[in-house]
Amino acid sequence: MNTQDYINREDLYGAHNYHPLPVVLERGEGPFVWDVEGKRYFDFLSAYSAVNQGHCHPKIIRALTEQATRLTLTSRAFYNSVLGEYEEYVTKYFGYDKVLPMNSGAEADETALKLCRKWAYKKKGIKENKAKIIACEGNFHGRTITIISMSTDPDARNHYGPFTPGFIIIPYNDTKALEEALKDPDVAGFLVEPIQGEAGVFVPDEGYLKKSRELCKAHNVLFIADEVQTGLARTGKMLACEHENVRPDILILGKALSGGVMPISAVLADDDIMLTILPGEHGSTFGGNPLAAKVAIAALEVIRDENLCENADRLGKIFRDEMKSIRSEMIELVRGKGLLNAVVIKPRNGKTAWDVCLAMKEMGVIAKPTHEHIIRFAPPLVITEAEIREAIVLIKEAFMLFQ
Ligand code: IF1
Repeated sequence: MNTQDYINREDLYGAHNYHPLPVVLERGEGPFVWDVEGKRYFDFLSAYSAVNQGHCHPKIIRALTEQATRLTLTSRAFYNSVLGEYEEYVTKYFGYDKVLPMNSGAEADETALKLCRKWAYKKKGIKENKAKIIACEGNFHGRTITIISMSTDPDARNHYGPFTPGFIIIPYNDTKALEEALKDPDVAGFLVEPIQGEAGVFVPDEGYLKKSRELCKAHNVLFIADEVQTGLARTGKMLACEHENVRPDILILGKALSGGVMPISAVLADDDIMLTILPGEHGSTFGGNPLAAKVAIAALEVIRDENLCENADRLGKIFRDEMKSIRSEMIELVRGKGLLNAVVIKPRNGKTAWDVCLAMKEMGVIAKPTHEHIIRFAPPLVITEAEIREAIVLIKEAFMLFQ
């Protein structure tokens, strides 16, 4: 079977809810992936930042395979011997009293919303069914009905209504709008991405997170950070909120919490908030399974042991400087933090971000356009300086094809 055969088969039997780049991958190692024809690529998507630790990291795969031969799933109807070890590890790692383990990022976001509402009724004293949560225009928190109820993206919402009520949508990066919205006494929480990923790696003004956090505190409203994409060293700090010394009341993690091995997500909060949910009031069959527990510990250890924050910070600066130095009519703007970056493309002679991505693929670098005119560049954080410089040469060559 060649590349086209694989593509045709997916097309025939799989739902058409994605439009992938025409490359069929079969193997990965560190920052590299190989396609079914044997061609090697630099992976500049990292599965949307789930593979921060690099593909098939040996330490994570060892944790996975060792635990897989012992015990994989018990459900939470029984205790298992490693969940507690993980809960202690992850809460101490991030400095929270408690963790609630889930699987996908969307589930963790849903959990955070439920937790916020619970807190609103049991602690803040908002009248039953009146709690509101503020979210931002351009947000991306996942694909469930409640989460898309907060979305302002027509592709995410159209023909999926009716939607879940209880949300107030304000512009992102606008503390005045937040201050205004917070005047409503029924507001329980403010859910925000420290950098908006899906919106095209939109970095807010410096001070936005800090000011927002202070406003929430002043109004007894929970500051809820969705660090599913920005967390775990991606932006050059363990959490993107750390860039402004902000500690969220509720912290949402996913993606790289497993190093890309399986879906593992988590919600962290202190007792005052987390213990408002009682036994039987929330859960998941797979959440907190022993396999995930061992994998997540290994994934977090790798981030620390291999100094991925420092690497992302240092190589991110090099990457943005190099992108800005490209003299191409098609590059409108370069932005990002750490190794979460985007290049805004100005279409030229009918050529778009998609065409640039196809050209980069030919050169040996794979990345994906978002919103038609933006290319996200987010390699695994284990990439070395020599490797990223090699990739930059290939990216430049791709842009030169459009001169
Ligand atoms: C898809 C984007 C990235 C997320 C934040 C929660 C979730 C995500 C901040 C949900 C997921 C994804 C999912 C992926 C595309 C993708 C994405 F382009 F849409 F914005 F990463 F850049 N919070 N992000 O970014 O996590 O339930 O998927 O585990 O195809 O939907 P999930």
